[in-house]
Amino acid sequence: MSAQYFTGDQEFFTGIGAIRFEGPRSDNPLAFKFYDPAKKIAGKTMKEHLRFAIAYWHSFCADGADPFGRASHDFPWNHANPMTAAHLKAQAAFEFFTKIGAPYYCFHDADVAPEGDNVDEYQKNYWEIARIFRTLQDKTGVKLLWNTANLFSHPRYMNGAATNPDFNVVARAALQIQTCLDVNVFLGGEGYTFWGGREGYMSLWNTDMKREAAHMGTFLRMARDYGRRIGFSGAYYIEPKPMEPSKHQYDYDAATSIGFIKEQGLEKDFRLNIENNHATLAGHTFAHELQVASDAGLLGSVDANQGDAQNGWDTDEFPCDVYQTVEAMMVILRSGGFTTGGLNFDAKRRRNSTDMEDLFIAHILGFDTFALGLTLADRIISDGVVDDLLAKRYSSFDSGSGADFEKGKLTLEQLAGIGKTAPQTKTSGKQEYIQSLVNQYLFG
Ligand code: XLS
Ligand code: NI
Ligand code: NI
Repeated sequence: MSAQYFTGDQEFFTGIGAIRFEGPRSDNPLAFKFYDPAKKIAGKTMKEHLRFAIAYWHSFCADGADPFGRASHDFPWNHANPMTAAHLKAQAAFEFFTKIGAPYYCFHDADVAPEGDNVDEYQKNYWEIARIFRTLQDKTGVKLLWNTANLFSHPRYMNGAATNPDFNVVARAALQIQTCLDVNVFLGGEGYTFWGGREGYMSLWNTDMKREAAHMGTFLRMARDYGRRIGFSGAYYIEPKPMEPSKHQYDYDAATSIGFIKEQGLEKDFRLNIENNHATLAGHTFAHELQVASDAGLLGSVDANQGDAQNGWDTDEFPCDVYQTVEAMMVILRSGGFTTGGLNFDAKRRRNSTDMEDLFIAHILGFDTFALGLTLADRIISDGVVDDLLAKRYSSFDSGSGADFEKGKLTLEQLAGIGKTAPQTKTSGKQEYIQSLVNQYLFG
């Protein structure tokens, strides 16, 4: 740790201690109402199930600025010297992780250190902070859920990174990925994320889509192989998103990304990181995207946030909609829970949530909303009523000709023969009945 920047153990969130569980009747805004980390549900603690991670970029970099106004959040770690600011920010971040009780964090290279004027400075600055992270991880027990390369902010990536039509830019992106994987292994990361950034296009008039997609596949295979060579044993994630910043993002949604993963031979190493707000941008629900990933055996991790039903962009709000988290946790629990992944709060407090404590309150809201989702989803699953209804709905495939059909044992002529005399009864889907049952679980 380079002492010249380090100012010692300064406290940044003064007046706020470790956040504790106080229960649903608590009137303390700085306490968990539903997230009780030690509480056991289906054999694991809430903390072990939910594996919360804090997103460095939103919590310690996003300063409230938007296209219409400058920063509104004051960060006590700001400093005229950008490396000093980066050191102070790292300390502040770990103070926050430990006070909120998050077992994990996630970051982009660009979030943690200034990129400098050249490659050497980029690597030097990044490694300096990575070493601080290592020390702080060891001191606190907080772990790295995943890191990633920011391949979208710098103007050199305006035409994409791996899919850039200029080979030199593709090569520069590789340098960043290589460095990020090196840092990942150094920090013992459990995953590594590829969000598409500007991998997409604005106009087909100037885009060879087939060639760009092939470049992306080649690039990801190279990154995968490099990571494995240096000892990265975790999961690689693709994070689907349909648009923004590009008009057409190549990793549009879970189904598109799964097709790409399989086409490119990446399915042994890659899984999906599903973000709620990206699901809604794609015209899907959060649960739909999770289910598509789960059905393919590729559900890896989650970017836990929430969009705005009326807005067509990635507003990255903290989750407050319990109905959505119940649906999400149903899929996650049914697919066996997280292994390398977790719930990363890719969410930012609003521009006008300017008190320092609002960062805590926002995360408390998110933790509690998912704790409720977990608790209620577990209740619905263990009662078995909904699962029984689902099983009954498909029971005509459990035996006889239905089972033969599922096993691929029938020809079309045989199936048509059965169809000739099979009684065509109407069977209710019982949707409203199930929805009313869910309300009973939520509020009964
Ligand atoms: C942007 C993405 C991004 C990724 C990490 O919309 O959600 O924040 O999660 O690069
Ligand atoms: Ni995300
Ligand atoms: Ni996003």
